[in-house]
Amino acid sequence: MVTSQMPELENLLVELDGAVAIVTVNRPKVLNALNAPTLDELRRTVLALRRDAAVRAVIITGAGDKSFIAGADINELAQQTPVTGRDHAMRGQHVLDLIENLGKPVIAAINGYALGGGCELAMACTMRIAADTAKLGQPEINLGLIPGYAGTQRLARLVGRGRALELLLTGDQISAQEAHRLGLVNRVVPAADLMAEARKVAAALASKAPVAARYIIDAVNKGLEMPFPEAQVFEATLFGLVASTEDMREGTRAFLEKRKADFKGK
Ligand code: CO8
Repeated sequence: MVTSQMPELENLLVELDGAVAIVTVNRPKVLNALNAPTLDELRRTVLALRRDAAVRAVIITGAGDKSFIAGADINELAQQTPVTGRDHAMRGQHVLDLIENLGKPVIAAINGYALGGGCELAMACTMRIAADTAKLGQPEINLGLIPGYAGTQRLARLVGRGRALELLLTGDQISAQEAHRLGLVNRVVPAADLMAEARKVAAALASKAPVAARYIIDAVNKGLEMPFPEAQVFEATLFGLVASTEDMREGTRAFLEKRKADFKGK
């Protein structure tokens, strides 16, 4: 049960809806900006969700109807030194890596501003669903900064070098519709329908074979960083491994018996 494994949390809410865990960043007074304690709570929560086999998909969203996450907490950034700034960036990168490689689908339900570190966090998720009222961007340049949670890397990989450079160098906020056109978000829905849509997508993903889902995420994330021939060998190896699972036998048998498969994650 997820709640019994959860760390003590001050800035996050965690709710379980069937096999879907919903994590809400809960600092609405500062538009859910990520300070160091919140980032650490996210790290511990993500690790707990990774361990919990009952959780098969995760939604990350922000409290209130105005903001997903308005970035790293600028109060902390204003105080940083070269040493603390580097440490902070590396801690953030580590937490986003954990999200990206959780081994289960993670959906960013973008309910408002996803700026700076908030946009970077959304990009580390497996899928992004945005409210039609959401605004996305990397405004760090307006603060004399650059992204530090790997936004320069993930944005270029998601939308291409030219579009990424434009967004990073202008610091402009873009609409959800524009983000969709660029491929930065997977879909846009009316704000009132956002959580219902995110739950629906998450529940559908949670019903799929968990080991196959984990290997797909691994094959795409790790494979994209490898030379193509090596990535193919990696994929073939995971394909071979998944053939050893009970879920592979159940999935193929269910197809032949013309019934819905019941995947156990084994
Ligand atoms: N950090 C701290 N406080 C914030 C942040 C933030 N990122 N964003 C908003 N707030 C606070 C505001 O200061 C304000 O507080 P108060 O009520 O005490 O004045 C409250 O939230 C409400 O915000 P606004 O009054 O500004 O609300 P508006 O509707 O007028 O504007 C905006 C909303 C446009 C989202 C505006 O708040 C804004 O521009 N926020 C900052 C967005 C931004 O620049 N984000 C990027 C931050 S840099 C970053 O994320 C780098 C990540 C990598 C770091 C690497 C480690 C070193």
